Amino acid sequence: MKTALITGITGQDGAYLSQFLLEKGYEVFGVVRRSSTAEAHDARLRFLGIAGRVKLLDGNLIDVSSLIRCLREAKPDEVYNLAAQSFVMASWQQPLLTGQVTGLGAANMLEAIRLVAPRTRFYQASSSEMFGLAQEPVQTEKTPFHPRSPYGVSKLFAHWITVNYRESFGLHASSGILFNHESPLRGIEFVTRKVSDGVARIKLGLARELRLGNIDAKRDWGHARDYVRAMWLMLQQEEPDDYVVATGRTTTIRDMCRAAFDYAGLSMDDHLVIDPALFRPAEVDELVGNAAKARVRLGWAPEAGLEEMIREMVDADIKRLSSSQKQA
Ligand code: NDP
Ligand code: GDR
Repeated sequence: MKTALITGITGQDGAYLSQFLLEKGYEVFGVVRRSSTAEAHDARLRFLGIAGRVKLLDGNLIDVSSLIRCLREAKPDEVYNLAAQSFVMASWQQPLLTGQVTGLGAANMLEAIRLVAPRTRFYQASSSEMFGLAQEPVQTEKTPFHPRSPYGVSKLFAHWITVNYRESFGLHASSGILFNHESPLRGIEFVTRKVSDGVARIKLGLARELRLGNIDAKRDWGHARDYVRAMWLMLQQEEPDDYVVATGRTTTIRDMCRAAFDYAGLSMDDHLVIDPALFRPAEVDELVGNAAKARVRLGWAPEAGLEEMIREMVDADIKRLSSSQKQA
């Protein structure tokens, strides 16, 4: 039986990855940072029905000694570094924290692995936000980076330190350059989930409007369940490497939002309000990835389409809000 250690296990990807690895027979450990509201911590793991099957260890990505302790306790074959301050908009309000967690945090984990468990395989959660002001119309592993936010800049550091530890110390360290991926477990501040939650509230008569910022931006959206499979596949390869993971299709926020309203039988134009306060200091206008390398080398391809995923998210939010209404 293999053992995995996941940082960010309480987040969207951490939950789906845990489920995927448990199904493969792994023993799964997760690093969890202390919080005064610990009871809310495993909500996503509970949603997937796996909360009792993962072992949670106290730790924090900015405390390297805690990472060393977690590595010694779990003795993992594979480490998935998913922890981050992952909300792009918040990275302008907390740029230094974002740098410490999202950027230096990866270096902390790599250094911990180098010191105590150098044979452990390592996955870094890199991001299409590193392309930012995209230098090519379709982005691949070879496209130059131009990040547009403190988040993107921090992810770029984490990406290059992963490459550097691979080249310097021979670590089995791989980096997945993942484009946006969503699900009913997506954080409520991200635009797809904000839309599915907003549409569900309007449908149930709990709200009248949905406020968004720049709806002309375009994203390449996939489903988190498909994307965690790519993470695992990267660590099963003999040689570590970097891979773009994307669907190859890009859609405006406007069209994604309209699909959600249409599905709920509502008119977007009656409810959508554009709020200038939600525009970003620097925008990533358009992203679309080419995942040919992942397809050829990993045998990976996405299964879920955008419309199907949006429907799943709207349904889940209607169900969640209806049952909390009944309880109230
Ligand atoms: P989430 O925001 O849902 O999860 C982030 C996780 O990081 C949470 O478990 C959070 O814990 C944890 N975390 C934050 N700070 C610390 C810290 N100091 N120490 C330990 N843990 C911490 O992100 P996603 O699941 O969506 O994404 C996973 C990773 O992939 C992130 O690194 C993200 O930047 C990256 N990524 C995501 C993409 C996407 O579209 N989802 C695309 C490309 C990259 P807590 O519950 O305590 O807040
Ligand atoms: P992103 O995701 O920044 O791409 O980062 P997000 O869903 O936050 O924004 C996508 C686009 O939607 C526009 N937008 C809004 N966004 C939010 N959150 N709220 C709004 O009200 C709103 N209105 C318009 C944004 O301007 C943007 O253009 C996500 C995160 O998961 C990162 O961690 C990850 O690395 C990247 O995806 C790939």
